[in-house]
Amino acid sequence: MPSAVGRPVADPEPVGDVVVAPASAVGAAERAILRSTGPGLLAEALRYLPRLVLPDGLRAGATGVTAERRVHPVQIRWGGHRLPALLAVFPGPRSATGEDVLELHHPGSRPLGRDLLADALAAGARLAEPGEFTRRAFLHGRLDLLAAEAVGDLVAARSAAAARAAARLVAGGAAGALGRAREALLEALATAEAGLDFEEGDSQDLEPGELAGFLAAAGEALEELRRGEEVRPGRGDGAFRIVLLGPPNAGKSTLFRRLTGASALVHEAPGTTRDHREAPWRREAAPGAAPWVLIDGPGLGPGAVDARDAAARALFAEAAAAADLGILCAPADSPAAAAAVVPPPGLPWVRVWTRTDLAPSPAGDAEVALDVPRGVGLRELERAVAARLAVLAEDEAERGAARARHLAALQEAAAAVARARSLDAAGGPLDLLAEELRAALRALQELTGEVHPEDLLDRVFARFCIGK
Ligand SMILES: Nc1nc2c(ncn2[C@@H]2O[C@H](COP(=O)(O)OP(=O)(O)OP(=O)(O)O)[C@@H](O)[C@H]2O)c(=O)[nH]1
Ligand SMILES: [Mg+2]
Repeated sequence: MPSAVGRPVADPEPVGDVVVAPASAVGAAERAILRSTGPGLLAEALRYLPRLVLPDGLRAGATGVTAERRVHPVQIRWGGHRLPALLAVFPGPRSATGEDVLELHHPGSRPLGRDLLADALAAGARLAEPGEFTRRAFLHGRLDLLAAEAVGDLVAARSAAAARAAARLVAGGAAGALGRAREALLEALATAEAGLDFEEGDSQDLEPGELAGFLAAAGEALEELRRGEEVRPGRGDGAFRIVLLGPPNAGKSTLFRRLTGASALVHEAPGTTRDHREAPWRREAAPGAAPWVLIDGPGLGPGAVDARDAAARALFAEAAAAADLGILCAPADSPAAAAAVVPPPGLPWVRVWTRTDLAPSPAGDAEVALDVPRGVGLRELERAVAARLAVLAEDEAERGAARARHLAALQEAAAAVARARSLDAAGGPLDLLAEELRAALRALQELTGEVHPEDLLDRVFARFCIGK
């Protein structure tokens, strides 16, 4: 078999050291995760996690833990206390990264997380680069590049549909069709090369159409892969969807009316809005820019809506989760109500103070102070939203680039298969036919990252968050 279609030579990148990173999102949470990976990590576990108190039977040697794939209850010595935690042990090579992996699931406290991380760094671990865990998984053959990219998509996905599409690829959803395409091409190549080996005299010429079955199977599998790329959802109509979030009576509907010109009930009684409505945000024409759709809905937080409105609230939650950005409206005259509102997980948001004519906006991290009746702060709000959306659009462009890479490789493979089919049908020269088959196989290897231009991996993994 020519080397062009075999497994690639081992990647020259060094993947030797121990890296560590918080694997849970920044912010308040009940639990947080510190994740580390590296060859030989289990034998040195206590050097990197010196605060751990291990149960009987988990300790191995002076600094290590036993190499059994399990989750153990442990304790963390911190501030004169012993805190309960869980230590998940994944010995390499049967781990996510292909190396030893440890996950410490600890109480979600930022100071504690900082100290645990600082211990590991002081012991010589390195803070993981964005995507480094996934990159190691790829380099150790635990994931192909399609699946590795999809890990990034899955983490970034904010709509259920986008998450499902990414999850299919993470689970190796493209692997079936890829395997069939590759198998058919290798069979065809093997047959063609058997003919080539008999160069003199008794050359075994192929009959016209002898490879037709293999080539048709390869073509079908490639078509299936191409369709899979097409159904991965992007932002359907190109509009950005922006949802107003906040406690009842925060002035959301007042802001909605002002920004869209659409009608909405406004009343001093909390709980006025019960359904949700949307309308385009009327802003200064920005030529070529994607339209913005604003969504108003019921107030959130404790006691916001009674049980009758549960259905409306569920619908709104769905709309909010599918939005691109939230505007969290915090009434300056009752900041405690705003603090109780938690935006949907994963939704980026901008916080604004509303009703600032009634009370000065409390010092805090809100970007904009609004007094809607007097038109104060509306420009600033639009600017803040535009800035956040620009970052999102950049993100999306990168995902678009990944799709373009996949489609280009698939098209190259399909074109080579089409040329091979016409050569086969005409009983054309075997060496040319074999060359086309190799070209198709090479294109597939580019797709899965088995052969890759140097900078491709940097580009793919750079957009990950740290800890993935
Ligand atoms: N003084 C003042 N009152 C405001 C301002 N914004 C809204 N209000 C008033 O606050 C009350 C509630 O406003 P809405 O816009 O209905 O509030 P909402 O957030 O949509 O409330 P729900 O639909 O109940 O969740 C109304 O009486 C508004 O007139 C403001 O900037 N200043
Ligand atoms: Mg309202």
